[in-house]
Amino acid sequence: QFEPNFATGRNTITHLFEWRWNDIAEECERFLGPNGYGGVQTSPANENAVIDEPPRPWWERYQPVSYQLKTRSGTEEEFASMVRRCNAVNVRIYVDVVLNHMTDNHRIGVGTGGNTFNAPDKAYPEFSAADFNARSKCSSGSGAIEDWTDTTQVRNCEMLVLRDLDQSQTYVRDHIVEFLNKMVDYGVAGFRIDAVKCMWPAELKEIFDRLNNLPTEQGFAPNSRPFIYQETVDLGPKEQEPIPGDEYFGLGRTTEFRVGRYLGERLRQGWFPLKDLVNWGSDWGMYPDNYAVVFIDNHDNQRGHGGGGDYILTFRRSRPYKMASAFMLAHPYGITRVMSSFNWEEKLDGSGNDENSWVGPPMNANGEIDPVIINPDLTCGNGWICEHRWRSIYNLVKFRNVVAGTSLTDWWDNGNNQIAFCRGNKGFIAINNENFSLNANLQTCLPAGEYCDVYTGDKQGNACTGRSVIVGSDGRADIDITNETEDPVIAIHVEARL
Ligand code: LAG
Ligand code: CA
Repeated sequence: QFEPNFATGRNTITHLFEWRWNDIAEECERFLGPNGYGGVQTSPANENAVIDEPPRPWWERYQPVSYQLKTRSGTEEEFASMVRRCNAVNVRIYVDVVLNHMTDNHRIGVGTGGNTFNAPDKAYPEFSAADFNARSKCSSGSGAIEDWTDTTQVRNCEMLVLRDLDQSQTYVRDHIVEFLNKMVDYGVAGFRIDAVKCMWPAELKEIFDRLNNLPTEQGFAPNSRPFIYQETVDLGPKEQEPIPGDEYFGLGRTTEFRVGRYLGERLRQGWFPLKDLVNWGSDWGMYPDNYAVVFIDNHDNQRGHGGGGDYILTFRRSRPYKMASAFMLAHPYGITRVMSSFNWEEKLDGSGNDENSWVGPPMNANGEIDPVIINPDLTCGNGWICEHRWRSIYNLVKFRNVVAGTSLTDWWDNGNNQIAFCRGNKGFIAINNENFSLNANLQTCLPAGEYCDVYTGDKQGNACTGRSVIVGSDGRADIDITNETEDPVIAIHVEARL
C-alpha cells in the first residue's frame, strides 16, 4: 500500500482543499489530466457536523457524524461521478479519511447529510456508546489527551475532546472497512489517514489489510492495493518525537512534515544556506524515500494549526514558496503533494496567531461552497488560490514526470545560496537565493540546443514565452539569474527544447 497507483508517467498529487466534487471532475478534465498531474487529495467525503459557531469553519469536516457520502462538496452520486471522470483522464482520487474520532464531546446537532447526533450520549447514526474508548482505557484526568508523551493516552483518550472511536472492537473495524471499501469500489486510488498517531498501528493494519483491490475496469492493474498515506506530524529529529512516524512504516507511506520545515527555514527565514541541501533526503533524518509523502505546506500549518511555525511557507509569500516548491519537485525524494488553497483574510493578534484561522471556503448566504472560476490567464477566481495552476508549479510537475527514474547528478553550489543540479541527461535546475546575481557556466547534462526555461515560460511551438538557455555540445551553458526578479530560478528539460 506504498504505491500511489498513478497512471504511467505521472508523479504528483494536488490537494484541492474544500473543492466541490463537480469542480474537481472538471479540473481533472480541463487541467490536471492535460498537465500531467497524477492525482487529487480531496477533503473528507463523509457526513460531518454542521457548525454555525463560528459560521461553517473548514474544520467542521474533521468532525464526522456518519459514513454516508454527503458533504458540502457534494452527494454520493457526484462523488462517484468525479472518481470515474478523473480516472478516465488518468488522474487518481485520494480521499482524506477521519477514522480516529467523531464530533466533539459536547455537541448535539445535525450533519451535512441531515442526520442528527448527540455527542454527550455518544449517539451517532452508525455508532453508539459501546463503540467508543471506555473512560477506563484513558488515564488522563479530563478524558482528553493531556500528555502527548504518553502513547496510551494519545491513542485511547479524546484528541481535542473529539469522541474517540475504539478500533480494537470488531464492529468498529468492520464498519470502517465497509466505508473505505465503498470508496475503493467506486474507484478511488487510496486514502490520506487523519490523526494516525492517535490510533494503534496493529489495529490500523487489520483495517488496511482488509481493503479490496482497486477495480480493473477503471484502469488499475490487477491486484493493485489502495495507496495509504498516514498523517504523522514529526517536526524534530526522531529521538525527540514521543511517537515517531516510523511506527507506521509497515502500513503505508507517511507524511514528511520536515520538508516544509527545512525548506521554509532556508527560503522563508534565511536561517541556513541552500548549499546544505546537497544530501537532501533520508540523510537529513527524514523518512526513507520509499515511505515519504512530501509537501511545502498543508491545510493545517498554512494557517497555524497542527504543528509548524513561522518558517512555514504558503501562497502568501509567493516568491520563496515557488522556489521551495521547485526544489521539492525537481528533487527525486518522496511522493510530491502540492497544496491548493482558498483565500481568507488573516487577522493576526499580538502574538502572531491568526484569529481567522477557522474561516471556511468561499460560500454563499446558504452556506453552500462557491464554485471555482477560471480566469483567461489560467488563474482561479471566487476566492480560490489554485497554487497548482501557477506556471512554475505545474511546469515543475511536468519536469518531475520528464526526469522520473533518473538520479541527481552534477550538484553545484556557490558555497552559500546558489545551487544547481542535473537529473540524468533529462533535466537541469538552478536556484539563486542570494541578494546578488548568479552568473556561471554550469554543466546542465542536456544535449546541445536551445531550451525554454519552464519556470518562467511555456514552450509554444518553437518559441518560449519566458527566458531561454543555450546548451553547448559539452552540455554546459551560461546561466544568468538576477536576484532582482520574482522568479530567480531556471529549469530546463528535454521536452522543452526549442
Ligand atoms: C488532523 N490531523 O490529525 C487534521 O489535519 C486537522 O485539521 C484536524 O483538526 C485534526 N486532525 C482532527 O481531525 C481540525 C482543526 C481543529 C478542530 C478540529 C475538529 O485544526 O481546530 O478543532 O479539526 O473540528 C475544533 C476547535 C478546537 C476544539 C475542537 C473540538 O478548533 O478548539 O477543541 O474543535 O471542539
Ligand atoms: Ca484514538
